[in-house]
Amino acid sequence: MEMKKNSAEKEDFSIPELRSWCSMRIPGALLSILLFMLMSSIAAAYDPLDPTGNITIKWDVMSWTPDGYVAVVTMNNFQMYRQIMSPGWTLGWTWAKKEVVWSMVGAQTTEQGDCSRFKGNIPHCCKKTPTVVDLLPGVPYNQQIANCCKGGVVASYGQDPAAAVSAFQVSVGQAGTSNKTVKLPKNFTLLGPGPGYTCGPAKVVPSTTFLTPDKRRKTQALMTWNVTCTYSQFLASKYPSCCVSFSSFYNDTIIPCPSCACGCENKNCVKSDSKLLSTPGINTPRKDNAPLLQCTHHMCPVRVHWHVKINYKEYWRVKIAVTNFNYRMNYTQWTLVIQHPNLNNVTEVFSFDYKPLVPYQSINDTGMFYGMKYYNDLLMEAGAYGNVQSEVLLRKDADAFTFNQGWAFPRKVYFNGDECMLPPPNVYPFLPNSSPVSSRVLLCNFTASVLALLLVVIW
Ligand SMILES: *[C@@H]1O[C@H](CO)[C@@H](O)[C@H](O)[C@H]1NC(C)=O
Ligand SMILES: *[C@@H]1O[C@H](CO)[C@@H](O)[C@H](O)[C@H]1NC(C)=O
Ligand SMILES: *[C@@H]1O[C@H](CO)[C@@H](O)[C@H](O)[C@H]1NC(C)=O
Ligand SMILES: *[C@@H]1O[C@H](CO)[C@@H](O)[C@H](O)[C@H]1NC(C)=O
Ligand SMILES: *[C@@H]1O[C@H](CO)[C@@H](O)[C@H](O)[C@H]1NC(C)=O
Ligand SMILES: *[C@@H]1O[C@H](CO)[C@@H](O)[C@H](O)[C@H]1NC(C)=O
Ligand SMILES: *[C@@H]1O[C@H](CO)[C@@H](O)[C@H](O)[C@H]1NC(C)=O
Ligand SMILES: *[C@@H]1O[C@H](CO)[C@@H](O)[C@H](O)[C@H]1NC(C)=O
Ligand SMILES: CC(=O)N[C@H]1CO[C@H](CO)[C@@H](O)[C@@H]1O
Repeated sequence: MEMKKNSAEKEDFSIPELRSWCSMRIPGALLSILLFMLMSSIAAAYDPLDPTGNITIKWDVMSWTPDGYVAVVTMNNFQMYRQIMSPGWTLGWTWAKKEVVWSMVGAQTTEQGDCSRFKGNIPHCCKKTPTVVDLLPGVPYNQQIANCCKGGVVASYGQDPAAAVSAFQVSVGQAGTSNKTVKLPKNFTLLGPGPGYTCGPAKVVPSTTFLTPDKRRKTQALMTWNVTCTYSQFLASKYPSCCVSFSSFYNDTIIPCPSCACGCENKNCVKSDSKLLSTPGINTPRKDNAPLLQCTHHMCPVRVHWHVKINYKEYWRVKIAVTNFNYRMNYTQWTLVIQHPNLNNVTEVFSFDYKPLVPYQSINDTGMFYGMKYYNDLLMEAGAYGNVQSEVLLRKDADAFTFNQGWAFPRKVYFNGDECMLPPPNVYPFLPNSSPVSSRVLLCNFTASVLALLLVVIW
């Protein structure tokens, strides 16, 4: 193995021929229809790299009480690469009738509301639309339930399925007391922590079954309902929250992030040498999560840099660096998703963890990078330590590999589940004496042609 790699890593400076591997064209009108369809699918929160990604909120009624029920509410993050970051989730809903929350374990409502009609026992919350947040870690053991009390932070499913869950228990009063009379809560809202999620209606589903701790007996919830929430980046923000820059060993030009990639209007920033930065407490995160950006021409909180570093005979090597420009954010459990045709032959990833994402069985061109636990899973606030980096060794795909036409640069990049802005398709470091035709444009045309064919088939 070691031997083989050494010989394979022998540098090879011969550069593959220009290949025109896509020459299909489609009429402009069809293109606009396709673009429109693409936009509508984006508006409907469809993420082609994680087509079934969602957060499911499940209510399991564990017991009926004299005036209502006790339920365990479990939030499962089934999104492959979008986690819920600090300061965590906020869950809201509207009661169908006059329900109240008698008590909660492992979470709390942010407001009690008007409970003046109660004498003696006062409910935890009387609001028609309660707003619930997770408790912080470190609450006494008798006030916890399994998977609670993580400050609302939930990992992505792809990174850590065991940590991609959050739960609390709620005791509901003035509610139905049987599966015939109980009314499901309505109008669920989920902030995670910013906007972006849309939740569907609650639906009664087959009751969850539980295995007793000795695994010898099954019990089941008295009733179960599910709510599914999906994310749309366009609902979350008008602008991207990250951008991508390129460089290569074969051309000195560095292609920077597009200017104002993350929007320049109404944005303040501080210079990296500003005296303001030595003010105590300047880094403290704000409740509304407002960033304190370092001044850059792109004004993004995060930049991903892709450097084509070395050409070997059978392999090539890329360096990836992620830089944080937000003085008020430590990104914990960050994720980076990259689409590039040669990710089907990743040979070795240094200092990041890597997992291929295979949303469609046949296409294997997307992968997820994330930090190694306790080593670089924390992307520190802007400044000297605000970056993480890795190198990736790829085995050349014999049929497609080329340094020409920007083929060696990624097609799509997501940081923490949000798509980053790439340089325009025809902007990349050119091979000396090559023609400026972008393979990313070609790829676009190819994808469009396939879509067009599909469309024709459907019609
Ligand atoms: C939610 O995600 C799970 C896991 O990927 C999937 O099985 C389920 O079909 C999804 N639900 C919806 C409504 O998309
Ligand atoms: C309800 O949600 C749970 C996860 O919380 C999931 O395992 C189950 O498949 C969902 N049921 C339906 C019918 O969607
Ligand atoms: C309600 O409970 C009865 C038994 O108590 C059961 O037969 C019925 O299927 C349940 N209905 C629902 C919607 O869970
Ligand atoms: C649903 O909740 C949102 C936010 O809490 C609120 O603005 C909206 O009016 C609610 N809709 C209904 C039908 O209750
Ligand atoms: C980020 O983490 C470091 C080390 O744990 C801490 O000193 C710093 O205050 C944190 N910054 C923010 C913005 O939370
Ligand atoms: C996808 O590529 C990775 C290497 O990047 C490989 O480990 C994995 O087996 C491939 N999966 C499929 C379904 O081809
Ligand atoms: C490097 O690439 C740029 C475009 O990105 C191009 O203008 C320039 O001519 C290239 N340099 C060489 C030496 O080919
Ligand atoms: C890509 O498609 C556009 C629009 O249909 C067309 O103008 C352009 O020539 C195509 N480019 C290539 C390289 O095929
Ligand atoms: C050169 C090489 O190893 N190519 C492989 C890349 O991956 C695809 C599928 O994942 C294989 O079919 C190729 O043989």
